[in-house]
Amino acid sequence: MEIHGFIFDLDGVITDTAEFHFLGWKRLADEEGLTFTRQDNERLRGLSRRDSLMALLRGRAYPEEKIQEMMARKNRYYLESIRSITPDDLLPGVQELLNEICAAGLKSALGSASKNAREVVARLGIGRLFDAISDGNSVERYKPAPDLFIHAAGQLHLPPRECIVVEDAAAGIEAARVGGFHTIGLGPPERVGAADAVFPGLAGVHLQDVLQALGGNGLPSAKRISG
Ligand code: B16
Ligand code: MG
Repeated sequence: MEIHGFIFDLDGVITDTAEFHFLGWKRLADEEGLTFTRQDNERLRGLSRRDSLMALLRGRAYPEEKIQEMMARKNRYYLESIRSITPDDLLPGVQELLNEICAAGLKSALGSASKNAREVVARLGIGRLFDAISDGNSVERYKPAPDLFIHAAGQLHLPPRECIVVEDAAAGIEAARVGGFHTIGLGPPERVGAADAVFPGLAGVHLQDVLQALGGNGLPSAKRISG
């Protein structure tokens, strides 16, 4: 196994913006007289803004103009919430793992379906730790299509087989697998069990743990291939 890069999902991996997405969709649903629960929100994990709205509308037909207006309204609510994000909102273990990847001479990219990913990364103060950012503005087909991760790997100048994708959503794991990437799933096996290896989260997870979980030889090998 030759690994030269990592591609990280944002929401649910680097920080937990799922609650802000939930509050935005919930406010919109209430205004429109639609039912929307936290459980419904779980099913939107990793899906694009439009796919999320379509799930929330449950097959009801709306004119395109109204769809655009609802997406813009939800995004206004979301943008209001993410103003409160600070470096304290990094999920446990993220900073440490990114530092280890950097120190080992491996590359890192962000692969997020969110069109607001750059703003969130800037507020978290971790922009300098990524060699590339691919987000909801980078591709036309979203997860579970592999396009976003392929775009990120392209920016790193690496083939998918040399990259590990770290994801918290079933749609993201599927996208990475279809694209030919190694996959680390974060969360319950019912959700991310299709990944090559699963961790509850990144707290206490070191680069060596990730490489070993994927059947590699651990950190010394990573250093050798990267040098
Ligand atoms: P936006 P990820 C995804 O981020 C979220 O998980 C998903 O809930 C959201 O709908 C999607 O981004 C689009 O976000 O409305 O900001 O463009 O998990 O791919 O980092
Ligand atoms: Mg996610």
